[in-house]
Amino acid sequence: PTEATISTIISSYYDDQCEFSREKLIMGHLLGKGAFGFVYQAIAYNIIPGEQSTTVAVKTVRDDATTDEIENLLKELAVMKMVGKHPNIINLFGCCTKGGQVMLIVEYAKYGNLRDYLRCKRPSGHVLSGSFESEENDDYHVDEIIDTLTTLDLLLFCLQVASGMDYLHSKKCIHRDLAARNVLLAENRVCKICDFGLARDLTQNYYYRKQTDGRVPVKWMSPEALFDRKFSTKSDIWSFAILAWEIMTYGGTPYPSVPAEKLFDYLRDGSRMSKPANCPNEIFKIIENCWEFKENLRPSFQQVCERLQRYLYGTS
Ligand code: ACK
Repeated sequence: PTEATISTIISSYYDDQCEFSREKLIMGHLLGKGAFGFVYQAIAYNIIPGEQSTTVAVKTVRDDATTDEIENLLKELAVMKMVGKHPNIINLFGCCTKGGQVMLIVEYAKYGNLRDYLRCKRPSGHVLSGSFESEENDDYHVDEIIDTLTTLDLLLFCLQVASGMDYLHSKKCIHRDLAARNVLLAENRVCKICDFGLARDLTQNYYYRKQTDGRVPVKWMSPEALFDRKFSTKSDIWSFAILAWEIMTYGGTPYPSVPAEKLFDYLRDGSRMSKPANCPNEIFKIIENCWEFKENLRPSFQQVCERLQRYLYGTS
């Protein structure tokens, strides 16, 4: 892309309110590679009133990024601004669009993604439900397990994710890729949904592509998303059912014995994953309700929050 094209695109997204001075940002190490770019840890000076320095995460594109990739990052920025703030989503602090690479400055989640966290906090000897491949546990050694999580902790994770999703839906934002890998854990074990502003590659390729750990995103997709590419609040609720199942199994892999191409028939025939050993019956009923084949039978996130709160606190 020419400099001129890029600067035209950037200026169409420019917003002085949100711009942060590059000199007040000290870049740190690479946290990871996302689907479209890089995420770095950084220190930002005076980004929050009353706090001199703040650890942040910075999202940016590759040096040789295409115009589309730059525009996608700017669209993500626009969605994050539109959505606003909530404790259970990754919040935007600011951005750098002028005088260099486009950068999004967001909250830093010190414990990384929820799936990996759950796996290393899994109690030793935890009995996993039928659909879990045993060799997966090999990466974690007993001495790495410092403190384990209780069922109550797991239920609080489910409630926090449902609250964040209820908020996103109230702002007309559909996630399309809700999974434990897309929930980050910040200080005090606060769950924060990430990548909700990401422009999705809705071609079959992305969803059928195996990830490095062998997972295929189709396993989080509702039948209508899988078959008709129909994404809605109801397909997000379906993904939440799979995510809640991941949480209750301390990061288990959904349907390990079902090949991606067989999944639609498997679900249409009414087959679903079994109840995780430690999952209370009332909670599994909520999960089952969220993976109803018919979209209109699935609850809203508001209803899921109420049901979880009623179970946890006896009130909603
Ligand atoms: O799964 P991870 O350890 O957590 O690897 C990915 C990677 O960057 C690419 O997305 C990590 N990451 C993304 N956003 C943040 C953030 N706000 N705070 C901490 N880590 C992040 C993510």
